[in-house]
Amino acid sequence: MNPIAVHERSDRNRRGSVSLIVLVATVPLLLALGAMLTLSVAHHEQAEQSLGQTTASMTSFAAAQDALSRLEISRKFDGPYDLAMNGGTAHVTGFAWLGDGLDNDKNGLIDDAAEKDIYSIHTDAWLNATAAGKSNAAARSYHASTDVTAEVVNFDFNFGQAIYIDDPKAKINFTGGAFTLTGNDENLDGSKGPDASRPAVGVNGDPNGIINQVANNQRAHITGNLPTPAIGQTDALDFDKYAAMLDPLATVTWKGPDDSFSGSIGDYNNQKGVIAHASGNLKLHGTTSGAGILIVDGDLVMDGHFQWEGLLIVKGNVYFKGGGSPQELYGALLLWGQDPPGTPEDDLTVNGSVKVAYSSQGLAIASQTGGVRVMFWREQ
Ligand SMILES: [Ca+2]
Ligand SMILES: [Ca+2]
Ligand SMILES: [Ca+2]
Repeated sequence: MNPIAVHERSDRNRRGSVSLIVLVATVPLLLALGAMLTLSVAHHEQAEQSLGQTTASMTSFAAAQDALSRLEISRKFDGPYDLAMNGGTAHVTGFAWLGDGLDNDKNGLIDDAAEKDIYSIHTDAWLNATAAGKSNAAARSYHASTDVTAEVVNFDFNFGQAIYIDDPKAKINFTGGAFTLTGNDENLDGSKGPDASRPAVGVNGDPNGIINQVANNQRAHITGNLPTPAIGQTDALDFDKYAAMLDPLATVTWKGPDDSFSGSIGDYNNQKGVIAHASGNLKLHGTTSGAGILIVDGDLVMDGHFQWEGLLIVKGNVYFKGGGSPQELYGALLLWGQDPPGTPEDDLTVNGSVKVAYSSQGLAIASQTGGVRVMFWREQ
């Protein structure tokens, strides 16, 4: 045997075994590739399903948000209605707990006071189906729903007077005779309001200390359900109670010890109020109009043209200093007249063309500034 031939055969054999090894190694690779391809298709389908489900869920979520926004604006549920948003379609239904003949909060009482202003909202959202849930055979459809329970927060603002003065020993400072303070309910357009007449000023204690500070020729400018000046005794109100309730809901805030502002607070023309809170003293100057509730922890100075519909709540002193510019408050003013120790100042200054009128319409704007409180939220 030719030793070289042996060598060659042996070499060929080695090459054969190398090929076999390559082939053996390739088969699992091909199998793996096939498995990966199958996995990839399955994964793609899974991703598509996940995307479809996410789209339906997002539509359902957005529709519930939309329903809450509408509830906040109209103060009641005015559906059912359909929506197309976030790539899907949604059907929104809802009802008021009060008046549905059911004990919704299961407290043993049907349609009781605890159910007042509470609404249940349900959204059914679809991808590849109509808002009514009618699907198309050519495309897989996806569904999600959201259930929300929400309370329309309505404050009960009904006061015994147009201006509450907490301290019967308060010093007041009324200048001239261009002002009107009245406890007669006036609408925002100046017409007569529906509520009963009340004192212009209510004092937490004997009112004579305040009455004695009003000059004879000013008395006729302070009207209500009492002989002029219509200043009477009233029950105590608690500043801290209002602060605790309202400050956390404020959407307009001033944080400094002495802030000033000119412009719009809330939407005066459209009678849409906000809650505004100043942590220190606040000076409103120039032309300022506002709607809703303004709560001031220090003094409030109104210097310039001022119009407000709603409620002013002031822990410190209040200065109406319009000069020649008209200043109008339709609603109510509550003031505590508190001063830093050692620096007493007059609790209420009225100087210029000032009108403060009790207004149930103005207070209705203030009572609707609380928005909507979500009590329950579930997505499926
Ligand atoms: Ca009940
Ligand atoms: Ca009910
Ligand atoms: Ca004071």
